[in-house]
Amino acid sequence: MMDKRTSAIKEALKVYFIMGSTNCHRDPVNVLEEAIRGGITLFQFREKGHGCLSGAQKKKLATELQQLCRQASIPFIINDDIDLAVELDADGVHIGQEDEAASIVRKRLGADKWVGVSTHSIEEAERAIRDGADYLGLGPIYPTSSKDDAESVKGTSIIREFREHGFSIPLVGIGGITAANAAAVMEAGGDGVSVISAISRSEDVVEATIQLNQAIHSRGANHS
Ligand code: TZP
Ligand code: MG
Repeated sequence: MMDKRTSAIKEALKVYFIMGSTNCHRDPVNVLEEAIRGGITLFQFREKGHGCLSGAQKKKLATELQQLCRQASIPFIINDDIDLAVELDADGVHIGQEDEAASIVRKRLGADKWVGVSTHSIEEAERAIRDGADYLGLGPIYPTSSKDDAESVKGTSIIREFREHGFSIPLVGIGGITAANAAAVMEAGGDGVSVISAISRSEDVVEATIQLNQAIHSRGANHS
C-alpha cells in the first residue's frame, strides 16, 4: 500500500505548473489565477532568466502567488531559493543537480515539506532518494526553449527506464510537454507533467490547462 504522503504527491504532480515573471507576457498573478481555474494541481515559483526579479520584488511576487495557491489549496513550491521557502513557509523546494544537495534542503525545511530533485540518470536518482527527495523531475522529455542550459533531450524512455529499474518514487516529466504529447509521459510511467510554456505562453490559459488535464487522463492509468 502506498503511504498517504506519496499518494498526495503523486496526485499533486498531475498538472504541475512552473512559472516566474520572465515566462509570462502579462501579469503572472493573472496567469496563475487562470491556471488555477483551469485545474493545475501543483505550482512552482521559478524566478529565473534575463530580467528576473530579485530581493524584495521577488519576495512580493512570491507572496502574491502563494496567496492564490493557498486560497485554492494548491501546494506552493519554490525553485532553488531555500531561504525564501523557509521565510514564506512554502510547501517545498525544487532543486537541480547544480544546487544545494537534497540532504541539506531536507534538513533546512524539515520532514513535512516536499523536496523535488531534477535528475538525469539512475545514479543521480539514487543519490536524490538517499538524500530524502519526495519526487523526481525527469527531462527534458522533449525539446524546450524555456531553459537555456537544458540537458540533451531524453524522450519518454528515461521514465520507462527509471520504472524498469524499480524506482517507485513519484516521477514527473518536464520539457516541451503539451496537451498533444502529455499522454505519452503518463504511459511511460510518469505520475504527471510539469510545464512552463504550454500554460504561461498560451493565449487561453484556462483552456490550455483544461486540455492538459484531459490529456493526462485520456489513456489508461499508469501502473501505480
Ligand atoms: N527543466 C528541464 S526542461 C525545463 C526545465 C525547467 C523547461 C520546461 O519548460 P517548457 O516550456 O514546459 O518546455
Ligand atoms: Mg536549479
